[in-house]
Amino acid sequence: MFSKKSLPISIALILLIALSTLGLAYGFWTETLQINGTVDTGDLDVAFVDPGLAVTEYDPGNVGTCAYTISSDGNSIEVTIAGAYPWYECTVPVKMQNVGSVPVTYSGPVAVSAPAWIGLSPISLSSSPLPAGGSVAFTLNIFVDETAPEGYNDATFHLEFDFEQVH
Ligand SMILES: [Ca+2]
Repeated sequence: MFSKKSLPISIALILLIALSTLGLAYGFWTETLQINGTVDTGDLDVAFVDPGLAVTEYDPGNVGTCAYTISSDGNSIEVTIAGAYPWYECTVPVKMQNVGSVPVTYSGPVAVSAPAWIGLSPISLSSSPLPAGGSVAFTLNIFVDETAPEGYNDATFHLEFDFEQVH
């Protein structure tokens, strides 16, 4: 049975259980605080843009032609050289711009391929961060050396540059 000391507590407990079974309860006020958020992401987008400079040639025979076009998405440049011969040289102005919203670092050219008789130089790019809207310009020198074969069609060369977000 209940001891004398615990008797009032036991009665209170029994009353509480009885009240709650009758559907009565002690009410108390509550409030909840919330944090909500939205996140929009930017974009990493770099592109070749018009450098505002003309192609120059070393063309003593005055028979070579050199031109380039930038693709509509700005992701590639197509250089077309015709009528080249040993010592012919074309210099293409290049401008790469960060047209996205995320600062990038760049490196390159990371991949270069060309026949042995086509020289590509000089290209020196620093790897300092390129902020949104920032650009880097250089000239690509395409040189045809004395081992060039005669009557060759569609010799191709290729260069790649890598960009990655600042992190
Ligand atoms: Ca792009």
